[in-house]
Amino acid sequence: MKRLLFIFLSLFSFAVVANAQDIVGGLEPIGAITGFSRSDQGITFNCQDKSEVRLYILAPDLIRVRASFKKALPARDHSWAIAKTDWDSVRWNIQEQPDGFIITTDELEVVVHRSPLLIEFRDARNHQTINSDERPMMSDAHGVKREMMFDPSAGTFIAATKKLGFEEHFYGLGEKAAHLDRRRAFFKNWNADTPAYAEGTDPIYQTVPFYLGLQRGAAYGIFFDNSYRSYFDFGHSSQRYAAFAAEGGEMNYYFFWGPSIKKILGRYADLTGHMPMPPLWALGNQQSRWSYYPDTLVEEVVRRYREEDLPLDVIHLDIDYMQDYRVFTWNRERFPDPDGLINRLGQQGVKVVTIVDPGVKYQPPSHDVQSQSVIYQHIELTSQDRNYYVFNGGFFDNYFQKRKNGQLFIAKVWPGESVFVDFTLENARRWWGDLHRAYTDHGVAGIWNDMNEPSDFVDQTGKNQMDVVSYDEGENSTHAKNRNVFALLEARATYEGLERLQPDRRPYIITRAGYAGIQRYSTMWTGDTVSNWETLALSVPVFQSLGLSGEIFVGSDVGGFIGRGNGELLTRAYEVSFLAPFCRNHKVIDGYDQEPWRFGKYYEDVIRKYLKLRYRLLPFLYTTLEEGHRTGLPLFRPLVLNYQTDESVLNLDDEFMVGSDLLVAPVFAANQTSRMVYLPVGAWYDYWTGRKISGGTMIRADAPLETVPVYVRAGSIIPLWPQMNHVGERAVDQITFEIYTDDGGHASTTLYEDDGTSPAYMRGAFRRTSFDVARQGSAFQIKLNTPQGNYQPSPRNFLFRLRTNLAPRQVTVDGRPLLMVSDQRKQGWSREAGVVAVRVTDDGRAHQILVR
Ligand code: NBV
Repeated sequence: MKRLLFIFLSLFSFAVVANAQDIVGGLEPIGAITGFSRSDQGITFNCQDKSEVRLYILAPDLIRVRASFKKALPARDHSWAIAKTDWDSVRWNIQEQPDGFIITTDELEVVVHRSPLLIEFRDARNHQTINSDERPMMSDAHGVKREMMFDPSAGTFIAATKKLGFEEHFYGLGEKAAHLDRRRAFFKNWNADTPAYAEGTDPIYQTVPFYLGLQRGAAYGIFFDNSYRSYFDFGHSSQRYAAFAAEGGEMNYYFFWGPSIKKILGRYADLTGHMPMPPLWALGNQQSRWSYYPDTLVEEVVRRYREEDLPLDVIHLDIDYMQDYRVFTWNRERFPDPDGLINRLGQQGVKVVTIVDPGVKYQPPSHDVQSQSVIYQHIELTSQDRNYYVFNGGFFDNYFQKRKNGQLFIAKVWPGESVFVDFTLENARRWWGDLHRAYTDHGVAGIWNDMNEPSDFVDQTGKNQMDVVSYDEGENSTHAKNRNVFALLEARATYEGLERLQPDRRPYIITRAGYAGIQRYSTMWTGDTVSNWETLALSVPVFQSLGLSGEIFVGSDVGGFIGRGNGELLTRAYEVSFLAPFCRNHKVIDGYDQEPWRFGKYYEDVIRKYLKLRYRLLPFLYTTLEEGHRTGLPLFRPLVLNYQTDESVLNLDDEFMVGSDLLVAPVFAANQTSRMVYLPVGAWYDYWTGRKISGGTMIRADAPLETVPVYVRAGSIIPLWPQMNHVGERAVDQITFEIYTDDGGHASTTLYEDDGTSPAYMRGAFRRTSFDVARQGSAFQIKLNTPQGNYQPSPRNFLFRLRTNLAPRQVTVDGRPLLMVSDQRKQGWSREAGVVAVRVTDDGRAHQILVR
């Protein structure tokens, strides 16, 4: 009997869980179409039940679908995520047919069935279906979803379903503690402070409701731009559909047609914003700790870095640099002279980033304060015990969030009782941005935004914030709508503030939470990870998925944040992060020390090797990052991005690529000395041995602790800088080009350069030079093409290193013979062990080198 009861109870609890995730059950379909009208914006369909559906034709491959249920679409149309609304007009037409409509662009056919109202996207070239509704869009007319909603009074549950392809794979959706391929998975979006998350923890910090579907090599994208708590079901509840739903707001999604993922990511970047270039030093190595203080400890860490000959560009100050966690202040006992400290660190090539939490200490002014406007110079250095200028400023100007009843919303965060800014207010954003003077005045180079889900120690689900009202462009909406965009708007305030304070410098911001579009303002890190092998393995799909969701500058605490690591784990973590955009070692306050030297020389030597390699690769990484800025393609890629028709890579997430040319297969377990690696079709070079390998197969790779398997795509050229321990340590007097020709003897690359710090690149102050190598019989031609852009780098040489067994008789530059020299450091050419090296001065002009 007991057993039966147990089985019954288990079945019941399973049913409850399954039911909780059935996000479309019980919803009412939108009514059938009764009429339509056409305008410049697109087509509006009117429905039997007074619902309205509007299709906006934004580009031949980009359609926006907007629907309101049982009412007309409101005139108000606003999203914090969208960067571009002024799309060029597109050629399209609509044909009315008995059972529906066909809207055609150069690339898409959108078929809208009248009854039931179903939308189908087809490829205009072959009329094949790319994606179609499984049932009409739905809303919760009967309130069946009330129980599962955060705040039923804030909106009506809405949903859309798409037919699930038998071979369909799903990617993207931002930061999820999950594998790369989202097929069969279910997710919730609700920015959440989730320390020690593990695979399956959902949601975590960020919300990016954008995903890609890929089937038989063809990809489409869907961006469900709705900031309410949302749900995505990729065939978890049913094998018939993939669904997305939200607890309010509009059915509002953008449909992107590829078929290439790269094209979709480009469009997504156009729509939600391109990542601006961060300063070049942000690609340098970074070190953090909760918390380095006092100032002498900060200097000690940097001194040690230099003594150990380890590269370092940035050190972070966590919450203890402040006066009792009051943001925009300095603790003068721990940091008596911030300017002096930052100056001295600067002389060693190290920049300082300070953490800024959104919680402002709730500190009602003592009675002698008349007005907030007395902000005297360097107030941030004086004691705020009696009057806290930040609280006063925000309070008097009404910038802090309030509850519906008009009372200040008081959360509990690091400073104890704290208030949050209503970042939807433009003036509040401006004020917050300007407050960063408290850092930039002293030389702080970047800002780290933590706790911005926003985390509240009273309750992490947001319940305590439920009735908090934000201005929201006049909508005066509540937390249900604004939680997920809070961090986006904080980052925006910070970015715009830094731009105003230092117009000649690129802002550098790191955030924990975010919403779609966050890449316009901030880079990100993946929050409070655990120091273990599972989390290290998880970091690869997490970075890759962020990259497939518009977020390019990503990374996680190297070595893991929580728990006790060890030398092996730390070293393996560097073997992943040395090629991630954000490479920062960071540790929790009571954690075991884990700077690179903490586990002894053996591990430190290996870590040094990888950090040094990262610095040599900076021109390659920076060029790849700029490609990301321009095209939306991530630096840290899943193989499926580069090889989307290769079935072997559809769910491969224990390897990654950097741009198009490097493939890395890290190790995620203790005591491992080799691993299997999949190499896509084509030829590859083992980076360490130079051995050429044919791809399209699995190989067993040696992977002792000191060697992470790295492969170079045949056909590529990897640019390298001279070795340095921080950006700018020495002049770049030579750029080395390692040439890896393919079977046809070809290789090519592009090198992007600019001043690395200012926004001048946006006005053409960059140099983009492309290089092509081709075999011509037994000779090789190396072509330096005319550079684009007007940036003038300092004088340097180019050293081309061509892997060939050829023993050339002569090398000419534009027909003139070049001197043969005995070593590569001299102008001319030389030959050694399978490599012909040619060294020429870069004069910024096109040249042809012939090696024959
Ligand atoms: O500011 C302290 C920490 C910080 O070190 C960490 O990186 C953040 O993710 N912060 C979280 C707040 C405390 C978490 C327990």
